Amino acid sequence: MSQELLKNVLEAVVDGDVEAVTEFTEKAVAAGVKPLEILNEGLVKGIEVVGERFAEGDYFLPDLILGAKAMDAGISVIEPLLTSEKRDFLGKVMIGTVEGDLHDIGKNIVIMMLKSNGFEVFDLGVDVPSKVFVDKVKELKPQIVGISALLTTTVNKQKEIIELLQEEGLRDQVKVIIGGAPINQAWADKIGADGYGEDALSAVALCKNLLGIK
Ligand code: B12
Repeated sequence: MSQELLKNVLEAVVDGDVEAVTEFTEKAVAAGVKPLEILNEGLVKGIEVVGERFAEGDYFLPDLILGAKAMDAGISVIEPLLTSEKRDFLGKVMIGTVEGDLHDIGKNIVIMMLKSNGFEVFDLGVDVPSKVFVDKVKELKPQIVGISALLTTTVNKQKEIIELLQEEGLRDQVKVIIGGAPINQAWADKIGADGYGEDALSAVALCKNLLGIK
């Protein structure tokens, strides 16, 4: 039953069908499927298929947009369930998507998971100029800054932000973590980031680790 519902959620994202995603996500919740399982096994797998089809030339930009909308609809159903529990305050994180990049589904999932684990999170949004990252570090004084980039053409902005933080003498005051589909540990090492998170759960583990929280 739950496998069938997860498959329905996945297929509804692939079809870009907002109503069906909402309906099947709600049904899965009602059937007792864990929100995280709905997220990872239904919604995220669905948007991955959309990405594959786009890369293969079977889907076009409007299909990507519909897939993203469908994904958002499913996330709105499970978000209250993930973030409602009150937790101890663990730390302050600021996160944004680099300039030239409009992808925010993954960033938003990271934010949702960080919040649900007790982090206070400031969301800078998408298409954020490198200088704004730096200015906001000065203003908000987060312990950790997260930088998301989804395009091979925008990942260099992560490097630029780290360099700017260095130039402004702020690099020692904040931990920098990076993520996004094209990112890996080798890139994090190369640009001098403090860590790389493959997904939202590893982002939470990474933040805890960097702040010395067990
Ligand atoms: C949905 C989507 C869109 C939507 C985005 C909507 C939105 N609000 O985000 C729209 C339609 C706007 C879009 C536009 C474009 N897209 Co697009 N898109 C995608 C798609 C299908 C899914 C991305 C996604 O949401 N994945 C699901 C989430 C959960 O995964 P994620 O983002 O990787 O995030 C996870 C981890 O990476 C990590 N993470 C993410 N950020 C961070 C940050 C930190 C700090 C940490 C620790 C971890 C972390 O945790 C997240 C949760 O698990 C991908 C395909 C793919 N496989 O990535 C293409 C993809 C990224 N897009 C692509 C392209 C080419 C484009 C366009 C250029 C298309 C065009 N011709 O216009 C434009 C660019 C617009 C722009 N300037 O940004 C290419 C990029 C290719 C490349 N080599 O760079 C991809 C890979 C598709 C493909 N296979 O060709 N896209």
